[in-house]
Amino acid sequence: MKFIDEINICVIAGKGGDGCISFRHEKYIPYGGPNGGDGGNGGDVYICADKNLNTLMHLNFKKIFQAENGKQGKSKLCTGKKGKNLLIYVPIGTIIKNKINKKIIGKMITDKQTILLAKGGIKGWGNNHFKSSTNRTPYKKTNGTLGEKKFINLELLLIADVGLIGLPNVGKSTLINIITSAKPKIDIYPFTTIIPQLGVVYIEKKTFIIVDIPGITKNSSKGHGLGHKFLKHIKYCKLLLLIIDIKFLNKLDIIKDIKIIINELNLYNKELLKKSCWLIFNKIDLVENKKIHSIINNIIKKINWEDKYYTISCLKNKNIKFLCNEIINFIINK
Ligand SMILES: Nc1nc2c(ncn2[C@@H]2O[C@H](COP(=O)(O)OP(=O)(O)OP(=O)(O)O)[C@@H](O)[C@H]2O)c(=O)[nH]1
Ligand SMILES: [Mg+2]
Repeated sequence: MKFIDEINICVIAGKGGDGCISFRHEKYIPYGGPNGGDGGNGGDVYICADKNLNTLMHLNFKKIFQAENGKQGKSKLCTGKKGKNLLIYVPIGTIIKNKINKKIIGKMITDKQTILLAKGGIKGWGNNHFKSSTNRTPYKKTNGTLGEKKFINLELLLIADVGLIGLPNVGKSTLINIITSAKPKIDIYPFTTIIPQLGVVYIEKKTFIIVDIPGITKNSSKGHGLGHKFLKHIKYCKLLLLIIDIKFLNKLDIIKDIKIIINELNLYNKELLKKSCWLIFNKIDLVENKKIHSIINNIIKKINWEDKYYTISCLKNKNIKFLCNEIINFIINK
């Protein structure tokens, strides 16, 4: 599936319907007064948040979104029908900007939140409006005005409580697979995951949302691998889990990997590491080593790690429940 998280569209509200020029023609009243009705207002364009969406892909095939025009007024004082409003649905987390002046129009925070993007044109008046004591046969009406037209930039930032970050192949997708119903592909080759994956963890009526970010590598900032582009999706996360492969407990290799991740996060945005950030050492099933905890402790001291850290095995489901409970407690108290 293609993951579209930024898109430009043009929205055009409906034109107001024109007023009508008409006169009453009734039996015995050959020259009746004016009875031209007003037009209908043009339809508005709104944008609306839908919790069931998590990409902007459905908007990618169409560039112009146009609401219906108001109908023209008719004789016998019939008002034209109002143009139908158009609703554009986007995921929660979408930021809406005016493409021309770059100003933020709004942010989609809650389900069904609705924002007006373009106001429909105003209806024109029928000639009935223009009758007066001096002009009983007005041949005058007004036309409906054009609807607003705007160029809009939509950018999606996924909203998750927890972000999974790590080098390729460390087990990020395996973790999200076992704790949520999301089923991203898992494989032994790097960059198996190429788009962010959202999942929901349920534990005893408590929930949190977690996002699996495609692997980052040394020099992601320079465009290596999949680059940095998906890191924007951890902007709203309350907690980052840095997943580390324990690499058969090779201390130097582990420290090198941790430094790569931290460096890449810093190069992307220094603010990210001000968030709570836990080190998660995965694949402990691969080592039969009683010294595992002392070695990890040693690493933690060496790199001056101040936040929490855990050891897990996604494959053998070891310490996973404990980790999820820790996350839930953290999120609830945040
Ligand atoms: N032995 C062992 N293997 C694991 C563990 N967790 C994951 N793996 C294996 O590691 C490989 C990579 O797992 P993924 O979950 O695809 O890794 P990823 O971090 O999502 O990788 P990318 O999507 O490429 O960034 C797979 O072969 C998994 O079966 C673990 O706890 N122990
Ligand atoms: Mg993956």
